[in-house]
Amino acid sequence: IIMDLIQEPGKPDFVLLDDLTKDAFMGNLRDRFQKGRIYTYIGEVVVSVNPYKAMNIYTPEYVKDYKGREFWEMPPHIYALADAAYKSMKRYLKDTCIVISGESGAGKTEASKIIMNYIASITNVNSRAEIERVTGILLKSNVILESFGNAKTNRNDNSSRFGKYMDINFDFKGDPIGGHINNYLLEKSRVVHQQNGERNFHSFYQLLLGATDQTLSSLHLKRDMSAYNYTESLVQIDNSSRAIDDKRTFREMTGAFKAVGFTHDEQKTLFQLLAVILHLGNIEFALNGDTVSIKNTQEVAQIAELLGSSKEAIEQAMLTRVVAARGEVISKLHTHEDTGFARDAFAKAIYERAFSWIVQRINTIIEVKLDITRYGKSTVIGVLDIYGFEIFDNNSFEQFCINYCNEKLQQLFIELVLKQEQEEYLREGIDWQNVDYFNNCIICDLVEQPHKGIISILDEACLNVGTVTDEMFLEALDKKLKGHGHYQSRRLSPKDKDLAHNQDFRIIHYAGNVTYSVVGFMEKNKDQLFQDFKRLLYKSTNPVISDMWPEGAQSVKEVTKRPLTAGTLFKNSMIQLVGKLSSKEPYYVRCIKPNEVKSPVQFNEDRCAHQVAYLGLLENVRVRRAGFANRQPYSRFLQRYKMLSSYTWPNHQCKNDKEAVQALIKDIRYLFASTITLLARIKNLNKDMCILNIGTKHPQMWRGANARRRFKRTI
Ligand code: AOV
Ligand code: MG
Repeated sequence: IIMDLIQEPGKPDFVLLDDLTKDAFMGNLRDRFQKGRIYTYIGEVVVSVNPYKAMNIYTPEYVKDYKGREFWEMPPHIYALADAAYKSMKRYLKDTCIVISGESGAGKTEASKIIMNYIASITNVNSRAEIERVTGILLKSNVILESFGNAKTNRNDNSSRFGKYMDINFDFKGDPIGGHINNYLLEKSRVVHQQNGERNFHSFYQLLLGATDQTLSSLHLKRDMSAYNYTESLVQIDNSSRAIDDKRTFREMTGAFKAVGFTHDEQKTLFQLLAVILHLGNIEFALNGDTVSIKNTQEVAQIAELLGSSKEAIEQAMLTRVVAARGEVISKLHTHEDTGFARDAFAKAIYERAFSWIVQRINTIIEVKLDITRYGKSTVIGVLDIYGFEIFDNNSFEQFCINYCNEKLQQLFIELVLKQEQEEYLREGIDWQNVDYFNNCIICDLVEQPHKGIISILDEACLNVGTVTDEMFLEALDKKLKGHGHYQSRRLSPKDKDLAHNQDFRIIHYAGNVTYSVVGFMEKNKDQLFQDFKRLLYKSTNPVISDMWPEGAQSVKEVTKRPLTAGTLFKNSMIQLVGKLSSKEPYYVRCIKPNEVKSPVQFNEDRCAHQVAYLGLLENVRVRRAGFANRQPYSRFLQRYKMLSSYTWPNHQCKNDKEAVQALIKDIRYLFASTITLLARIKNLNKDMCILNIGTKHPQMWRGANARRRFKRTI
């Protein structure tokens, strides 16, 4: 191990750089990437560069090497971070979370899987049946969610089109006993439309390519993706992409369904719903005079069979809607335009609901049983893997939400790593040279502020869909956001060539400028599905489908309340997520995408420098370097070290924990290398709630193996 550490190329921790300049930072990152070292630390933050090739560093030997070790003992690895989160949870019974960020294709989902696998391996040492069951389900559920929630985009062949936050619960011994998954806004518009070069969700192709002939014929499907409007755009399938092997992943998906505990009927129903969606996509409407009819009646019959409904009921729901007007219930015919819209909304809703149902189903299987927690506190490690920041040629409501989500996570990082850290030094009266950074709080406000934020303005426009056009919505944005430094539109800056369209606005995001087209914003935000479809699905003879649509039980007259919009729901869920994360001890993985062409050798200097800049990594190093390496509250320090001194073991007689720590350290000062620094710190601290700082302020002392040794001795 020592040889490994000595032979590490470059600096394993950016804090150890001799001169902290942008060039030195980039040089170290490049050097290490080119020598196959994809992980580098900034203290306890792991910077990870996507290797775009299989790495032989996730073997059981590596797991063994990192298990129970401290960061500085081993060359940088994401296992060290997973282990630190686990140790902190186990030792101090603290809830921890691992926040993985980076742009689309930077390696977040892979990192989350590596972390989960590591936690599963280190906890399942004795192959105990219950632990094996829980970790097995946690790992396998990933496979199902990836099939249904990931898709090939122009940025990533296996791009997450939903956000995922998974809590793993542990008992007091540190064994996993269950978990819970929260899913965030699935990009459901993909079900009915994909940009050039992109695909629908993996699940459709996996079913069409992987299912047996018998299954396909029972679903009335052909093994031909170009036969279906919703999947045909893939025509030029990218054979070079190793990531997409639909046949193999179909087998994995069905295996996972079984392993997690889905019944045969449940799995069958999910495939039936996929088939329904594919058939729906092929439904066409004919206009004869004023009346609209469905052209392909055979498909309607097949949909009816698969949905456990009747042909007549399907036809009726697709062509009419029932409304309550002045106490009376009347049936209204759709216009030709409405029918296409209703069909697509139906397909999207079926998919989205099926996806959420899968998540709920997994949750009921892995939820912690009460009798397990009764004997002690259950602690949690949360792993967050969301969709990364993305810029496409055409950016719509989905990108707006995804990029807003990334702003929120960056804000969390800034708050906890850059802002609060610095404020704490100042609070404690420690000499501190302020480190400047860009605070993206202003962009979060631009999106989420009540009344003035984009989501509020959008909601207001949605109150009057039909009378408010896309252009009017944009006008409202311009009026309210004029002068905001992070908002631009053509009307406000007519000379800007990039804002060629009247329907575009631009947000200057922390990670780059994104031009959004307002077309479809209101419709997607309102997210309307005619009640008739909900009732239809609720009445299905298939109990699994009926179970997915409980609100279909409401009668026409009952349904009056205006539901919250998609934007507001997403905003609320993001605020809740950030709250949840900030209540835990956070660990960060910052992923970097080395190039745009998925090459394992190319290190695109400009792209990487851009990411390093917007992730605030240099500022992170500055704060880390000027600060103290390790801090613990007095109580925790005592809990861990009180047995070293007779003054504190088994109990101390001091006035408070702070004095007990002082007594303890005085007594065992021979154990500490930097006792003088340490005592000085304690003297400085006069408040009740103080933090004990161990370490040194001088960067010189941080250099090389010497620093590591010092630090180890200090601890
Ligand atoms: P993302 O999650 O950050 O993008 P992924 O984790 O899906 O990105 O990574 C994209 C691809 O990069 C993967 O499919 C792998 O081929 C490769 N890759 C990433 N990390 C590793 C690794 N550690 N070892 C080997 N290959 C890797 V997105 O979900 O689009 O925001 O929305
Ligand atoms: Mg992902």
